[in-house]
Amino acid sequence: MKATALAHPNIALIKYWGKRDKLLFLPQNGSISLTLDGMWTKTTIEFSNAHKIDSLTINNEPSELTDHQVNHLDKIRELGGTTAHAKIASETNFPVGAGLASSASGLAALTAAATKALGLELTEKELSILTRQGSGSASRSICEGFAEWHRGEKDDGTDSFAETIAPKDYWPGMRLIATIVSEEKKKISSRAGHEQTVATCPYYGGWLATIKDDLTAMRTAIKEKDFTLLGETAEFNCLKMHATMITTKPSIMYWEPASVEIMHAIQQWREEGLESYFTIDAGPQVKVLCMEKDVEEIEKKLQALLGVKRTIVCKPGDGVSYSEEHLF
Ligand code: 2P0
Repeated sequence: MKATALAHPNIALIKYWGKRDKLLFLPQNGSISLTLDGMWTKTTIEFSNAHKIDSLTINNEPSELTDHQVNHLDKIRELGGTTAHAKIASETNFPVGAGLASSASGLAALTAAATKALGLELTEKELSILTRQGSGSASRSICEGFAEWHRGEKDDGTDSFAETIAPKDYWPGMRLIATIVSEEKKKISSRAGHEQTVATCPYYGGWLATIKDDLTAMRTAIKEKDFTLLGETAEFNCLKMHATMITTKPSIMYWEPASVEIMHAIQQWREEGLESYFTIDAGPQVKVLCMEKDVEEIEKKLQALLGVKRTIVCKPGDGVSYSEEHLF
């Protein structure tokens, strides 16, 4: 009853922001992402009647399981026909809770390991649907390369899942440089941010009205390997999402001064002919999209900026995978 799974974070090129059903984690809009190989979460889980409680360690430090995580485990236990408690150990090579999609790789690895430990044989679609109920963006980390999470129409969520639309080797020159400007946990969780935005942002309808065109443009950019279209569409979509976050009551501002410094720099470098684009999630870190040929120059320039603590270069990555090398 023990299994280990590995998953990577994903960066949304077209963002998921806002739920239409917060119990089933059904999104207001579809999204498209790139799974990243440079960062990972590895999780081992063991269900056993010998465990008196559910327990979790992250990077060897004891961590409280949230009520939501326990509910998610209960759902998986029910599917697997057990009531046994779980011992969970998780390792990650990047800051947790700082806007680097740690919940995506974390919940994807946890759901995959838990279902495997209980002998459940799920298709990728079924695993994505189950993972979605742990964390929305995690549904996309099941998939490799470029993934699309379909909004779906049904109230029961059976048509709201992510699937790979282009595998990781499809566009090998694509790179993402994650710049770390702060390792602190963010002040407002994405979960609270989703809810506050839908409830109070006067521009939220405008966000939703432009999603269909953004999804179409992004699918075209990927199909035609058109980096300029991909970058322009991703950067504008990110700015639209942050515009809705900033204009909630109270305002949610995930950017730090260093985030803004990097955004300005990237737009300036672009004017000078060095092509890259930024995208930012629910946190201060800026993710820079560029092509392999420009990585060295852009990384050097980023590292020279005062607010950049460190950079992580990522390629398109694998979907969820399993390992026999358990953490305990
Ligand atoms: C995304 N983000 O598409 C967007 C962009 C952050 C900004 O999905 O409540 O951690 O677990 O579904 O998935 C972050 O929200 O929220 C997120 P839940 P999640 O990646």
